[in-house]
Amino acid sequence: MCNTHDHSHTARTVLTVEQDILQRNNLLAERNRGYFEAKRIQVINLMSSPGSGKTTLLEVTIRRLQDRFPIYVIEGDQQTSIDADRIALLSVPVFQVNTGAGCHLEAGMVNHAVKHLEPSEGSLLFIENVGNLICPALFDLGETHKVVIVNTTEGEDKPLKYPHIFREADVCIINKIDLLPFLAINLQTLRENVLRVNPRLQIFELSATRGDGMGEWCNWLKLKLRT
Ligand SMILES: Nc1nc2c(ncn2[C@@H]2O[C@H](COP(=O)(O)OP(=O)(O)OP(=O)(O)O)[C@@H](O)[C@H]2O)c(=O)[nH]1
Ligand SMILES: [Mg+2]
Repeated sequence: MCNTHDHSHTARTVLTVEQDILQRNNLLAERNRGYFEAKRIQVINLMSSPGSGKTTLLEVTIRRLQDRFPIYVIEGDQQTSIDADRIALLSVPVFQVNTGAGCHLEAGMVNHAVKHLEPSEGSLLFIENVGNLICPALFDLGETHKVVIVNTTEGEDKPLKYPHIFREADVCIINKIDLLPFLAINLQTLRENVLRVNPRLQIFELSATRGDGMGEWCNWLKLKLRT
């Protein structure tokens, strides 16, 4: 038998718990933001579905910029230190956060990682979020920029189906453009869908593996570090 009173009570409890979690997260995110601003640290939160190329993009970006700026990385994954090990090979300080069953990073985890990394004044701090187009959008980390990556193999419709993360981001990277000759995807439609969801998004089209578009992306980062 369905008891409507119990149901509404449960729904209210779930809603309250969710609000508490988000509120606590937002407070910690503001604390992170204040710290990053005081130390002029540019913090780039990379978000995408699994396998879109976050770590590959990081590796290539680090190789291009590490002689010019101090770079630090926080790696978020449910399990393993595979991505952190890849970054460590480049001799960049990296801290792996394993979220277990969690599907996103939270401001408190970033706070903890930053205490270990101690990023220097004027540095660039990359956060690779857990591969997922849904949950990372809900959690402010105190970052300077949210970058959403969508790759050409994912289809033109992803911005329309997962709009929240595209609305929260200020940069969108369309990765794996080297694969375009082998795919049925229409790049122009993907671009239009990205901008339909968020007309303010700055779009970079690139291939992290072949290097197309990497110059524009790295110039944007350099500009951010100078301002
Ligand atoms: N063809 C092509 N492959 C790419 C490109 N960028 C990344 N890849 C490949 O895509 C696969 C996944 O790349 P990763 O960088 O590990 O992706 P990720 O987003 O970090 O994955 P998770 O951390 O598991 O979410 C690897 O086999 C990469 O070599 C690209 O621009 N073109
Ligand atoms: Mg990765």
